[in-house]
Parts: sequence; structure tokens; C-alpha cells
Amino acid sequence: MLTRSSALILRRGITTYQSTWCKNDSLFRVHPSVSQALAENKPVVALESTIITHGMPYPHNLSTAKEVEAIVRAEGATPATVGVIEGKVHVGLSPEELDHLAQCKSSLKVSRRDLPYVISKGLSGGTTVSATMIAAHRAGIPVFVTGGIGGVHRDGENSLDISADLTELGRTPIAVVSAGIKSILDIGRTLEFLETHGVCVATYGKSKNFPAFFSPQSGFTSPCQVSKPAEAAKLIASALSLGLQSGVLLAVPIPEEHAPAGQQIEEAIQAAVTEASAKGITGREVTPFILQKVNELTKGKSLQANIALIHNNARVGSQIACALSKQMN
Ligand code: PSU
Ligand code: MN
Repeated sequence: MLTRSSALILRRGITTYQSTWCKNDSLFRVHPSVSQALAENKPVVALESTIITHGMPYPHNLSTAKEVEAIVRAEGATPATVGVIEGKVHVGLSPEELDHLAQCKSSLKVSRRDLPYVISKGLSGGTTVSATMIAAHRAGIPVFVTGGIGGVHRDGENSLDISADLTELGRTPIAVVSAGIKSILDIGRTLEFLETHGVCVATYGKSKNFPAFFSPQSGFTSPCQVSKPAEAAKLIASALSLGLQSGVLLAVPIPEEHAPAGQQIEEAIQAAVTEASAKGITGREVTPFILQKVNELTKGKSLQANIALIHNNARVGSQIACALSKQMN
């Protein structure tokens, strides 16, 4: 439990965001189910949408998005999927809006840097971890669940291809629950970069090993470890109460029963990375290309594992959001 005074500081902090930001305007809309839950201090879980627009093929993207929302609800929290629809940032989508994003072929991949452009042009898109963090924080939501985050790319020390997700974690006070970082990225340098930006990184579960998305272990050690929702919630509450203004990254290993496919997926990833570089694919196209190629090479096994780990993250993240809301009230 938090002490009464730190719970008050935390609640005041969150209320300040809400009164300052949680206003609907021409650029920003919080779905009524989300604003009601926030007003009643009930747990809310933010969800991203690049995974829907660029991370998975239709119709798996739509069914997974709906299943994830259902898991969040079953755990007692309100889901708030974030996306941009016709030039407006939405925090919480209706079933029709979710459908629209999942099927719309012209949806863009929207990270922090893309927000001004898509808004000014009235375009639609799926928000990456960085853009979702901005919107969720603005709405006053402290917990956000995704599959995996971006990182420092291999050879990133030369290309400077470092995901905006990492700098966002350094500047936006939100807890991101993910299955770690894919081995297509440079995991060691990603952890170093997160340290430089003051991001608190913890593995969730029995081991301190930082997970590598399809595999429960990357071989790198997390600076921290938490094993229960209440413990994770206390870590998040402490970060918020301190007013650090930086995020927390909670890395949840893929469930053991889905880990055996990891080796085969790993080999496919190597092949996909080689093909991407031979084809000269760069920038924001890299991750979607690799995800699609790996799915093809593993005959759908990587997609299955991807869906399983997202379900698991949604469960764990919702339990953490519920524990945090209990500690704050
Ligand atoms: N990793 C996945 N699936 C995804 C992404 C990452 O397994 O869909 C998406 C997330 O939205 C993440 C973004 O924020 O890719 C990172 O893209 P980039 O590496 O271009 O920063
Ligand atoms: Mn990049």
C-alpha cells in the first residue's frame, strides 16, 4: 500500500493532467467510456494501434484488437485503444472505429514526429508506442499495454535508427507493459539507451532476464524485477509520485508454452533482416516488412505467438492497472 500522503500526491498529479488535458477539442477526443472510468478513478488500460494497422494482417489484426479489449474488460479495467481518425486523436475507439482502422489500407504509421502532419491533413493512422504514450498521458491514463516496443536497430550506432519509443519513454510518465524487444534489434544497446534516458526497466515474473519478444530470455539482465501486480503497481506509483516525468518499462516474458516456436522464428527473423537490407528497406518500413516476412516464413507460427503474448500482456497489464488504481484510491 502507498502511504496516504503519497497516494494523495499521485492522485493530485493525475487530476492535474486530467483537468489540464482531458478535454475534448477539435484535435483530441476521449471516448465517453474512458472519460467516465477516469472520472470515477477506475482502472483504464491504454492500447496502441500500429499493431492493428501495420503489425498484423487483416482479419487477425481486428480479432486480436477485440480480444485484447475483452481481456482488459474481463480483468476489471476499461480499454482505451488509441488511434488517429480523420485528423483527430482518439483515446478509446468504438467498434466501428476499430473496424475502420483495421481495414483502411491507407492508414499511416503514426509516431510522435508524424502527429502534426496526419492531424493537419485530416488523415487516419495507427499510433506507435510513442504517439500512444503521448495521447494516453494527456488523457490521464498511467498504464499502457502493447506487444513489443521499438529499440536501437542493429548497426544503429552508424545508421542512428533508434525508435522514438525509447526517447518517449524518457520524457513521458507512463508505464508500458510489453514482451520486451525483438532480437532483430540490438537489445544491449537498447537497454543502455533506456538507462541514459532515465527509464526504469523491470522484468515481470520469476527471472531477471530481459525478454526478447518471441523468446522469454534475451541473455541480458533487467536492472529490476517485480513478480506481482501489486509490486509492479507500487513501482509505477513511486515513479509517478516522484514526478520524474520519465516512463517505466515492464517486460513480461512470453508464456512458456509458446516459447518453443521461438527458435524457428529466430531463424526466420535472421532471413527477413537479410532480405530487408538486400531490398534497401529502411526507416519506418523496416518493422512491418520484417513482421510480415517472418509470418510468411514460419507459416503463421510467429503470428500465433505474437497474438498469445499480446493476450498475456493484456492480462498482466490490466491486473497491474487494477492494483495501481486500488493503491491510489
Ligand atoms: N513491434 C512489434 N509489433 C509492432 C511494433 C513493434 O512486434 O507493431 C510497432 C509498435 O507500434 C512500435 C513501432 O511502437 O512498431 C516501432 O516502430 P519503429 O521501430 O519504426 O520505431
Ligand atoms: Mn526507426
